Amino acid sequence: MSGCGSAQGCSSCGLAPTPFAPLTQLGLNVSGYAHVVALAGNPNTGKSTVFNALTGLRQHTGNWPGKTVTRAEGAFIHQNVRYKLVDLPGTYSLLSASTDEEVARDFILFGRPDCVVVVVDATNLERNLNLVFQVMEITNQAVVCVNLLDEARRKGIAIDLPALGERLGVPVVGTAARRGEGIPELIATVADVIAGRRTCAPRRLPTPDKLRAAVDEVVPLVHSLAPGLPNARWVAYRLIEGDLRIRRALANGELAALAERERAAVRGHDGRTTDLEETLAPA
Ligand SMILES: Nc1nc2c(ncn2[C@@H]2O[C@H](COP(=O)(O)OP(=O)(O)O)[C@@H](O)[C@H]2O)c(=O)[nH]1
Ligand SMILES: [Mg+2]
Repeated sequence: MSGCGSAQGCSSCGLAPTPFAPLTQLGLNVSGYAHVVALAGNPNTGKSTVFNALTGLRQHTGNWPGKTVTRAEGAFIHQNVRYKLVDLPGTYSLLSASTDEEVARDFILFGRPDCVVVVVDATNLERNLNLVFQVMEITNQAVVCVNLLDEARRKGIAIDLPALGERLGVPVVGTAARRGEGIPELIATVADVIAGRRTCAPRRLPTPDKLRAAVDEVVPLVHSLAPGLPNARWVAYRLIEGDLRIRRALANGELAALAERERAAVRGHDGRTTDLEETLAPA
């Protein structure tokens, strides 16, 4: 299925109207994409609504938990560049044990998308920032989408988006996705981050020297058990924290297999040309 990009919607391609130029919704046609963008966020922040606005698909949206049990994929073209968009299950954290959270965590950690958009609820910013910080621990390539701005306005909540971006060190874009507001700015920002026209310098908590030394010691052990595992430092932190699931998964080879699976999934059947091979090489 390939979208025609019609602003009125199209009976032959079956996709929803393209709400704005210069986006072409491609629906399920993810072939030949150049970049992978992931949508992460707490449940009910509007991830699937953003996904639908960009791809023209009709992922289920609604006010009930567990609806995106696996990741959904779609595609779009922006300024002649093809993007694959992955709608991840809602997650409050990347550390806990639920299946939804594992799907999101594994994809961000090991699938290594070119950009992670963290969709947050403008009416509940503080709670949502927990996940933003966790994602920014894993990747520099993050954009924060402050969604539900219309709801926030209705409740008299004003958010200083530039100041938030300044504090976080990554671009922040405000949206009211259900009505398409801010979506052109969001995708332009994602494109800029991926192309290196905007650089991200995520704010991270300083690591105490002792902890850094311990992590430096553990990283080679992680690499010896799971050669080529991306984000070995993140795994080392979890081991030092005493995360038993991670420890087991590393010992029994599950983690290595997982990274391989995610890498294959990101490359897809269409053989995206990437430099992932290089970035997966052991440090
Ligand atoms: N008022 C308003 N509602 C929204 C907006 N974005 C999403 N919603 C609604 O919020 C609910 C959850 O959205 P959904 O996309 O399913 O969230 P997800 O769980 O993060 O995928 C749905 O009822 C959407 O229609 C928005 O910008 N404004
Ligand atoms: Mg959803």
